[in-house]
Amino acid sequence: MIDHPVQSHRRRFLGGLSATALLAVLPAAVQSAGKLKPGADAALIVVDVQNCFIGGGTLPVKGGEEVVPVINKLAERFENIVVTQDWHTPGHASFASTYPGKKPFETTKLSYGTQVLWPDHCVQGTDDAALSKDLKLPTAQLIIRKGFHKNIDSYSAFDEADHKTPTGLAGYLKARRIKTLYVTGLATDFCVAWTAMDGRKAGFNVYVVEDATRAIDLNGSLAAAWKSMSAKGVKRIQSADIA
Ligand code: VGL
Ligand code: ZN
Repeated sequence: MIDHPVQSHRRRFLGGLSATALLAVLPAAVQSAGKLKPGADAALIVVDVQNCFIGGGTLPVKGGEEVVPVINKLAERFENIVVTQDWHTPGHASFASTYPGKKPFETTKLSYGTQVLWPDHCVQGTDDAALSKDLKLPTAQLIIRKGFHKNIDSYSAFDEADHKTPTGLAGYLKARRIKTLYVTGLATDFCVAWTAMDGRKAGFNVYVVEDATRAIDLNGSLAAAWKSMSAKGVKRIQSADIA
């Protein structure tokens, strides 16, 4: 069959363009086809993007600051944004310094199970516990603090580490008719993973936006976290998957 002259001309024209140039000439509707479009029932959850977890902080996550521009850009696409803050008392049960002879990154047994012991970090009211000044989320609606009970840690923004003390976040989201969560922030293998998995347990659809997270990766904890998240139905996506 002989191509219509106009069609064949167009085919050659598009075929000669790089992917980037092609994106520039295609209408927005075509570019966003097949992408996720967060609606009124979706929320961006920004976990612990605090000074403590970025360079110069007390528990820096490698590349932690790199999530900030990705999250700032994502935020433009969300009607609903919730921010979390790790917010510990001095002498907190998760601090190695609380136990004579214990060093950071060792573990201990607490009433609710094994606890990783961390350097003192994110102490309430300190500059270390403040949100990164580069985080620009003017439309965020809730900042939820966690880990403020001296004897209980809380990686998850939903339930504290005793698995029985709720933070109230599930009730808030449900009252606001939110159904889908896009989880970002620090650290992938601790607070992001626990928040995502508890989000599933509470009945939400949950995506983790991988390039909007960075990990601590302690003894293989990152691979283990992705495996556990996947088993619980958490979906792993990239920020480019969101329209
Ligand atoms: C976190 C370790 C201790 C986190 C918080 O935000 O992932 N990790 N506290
Ligand atoms: Zn903590």
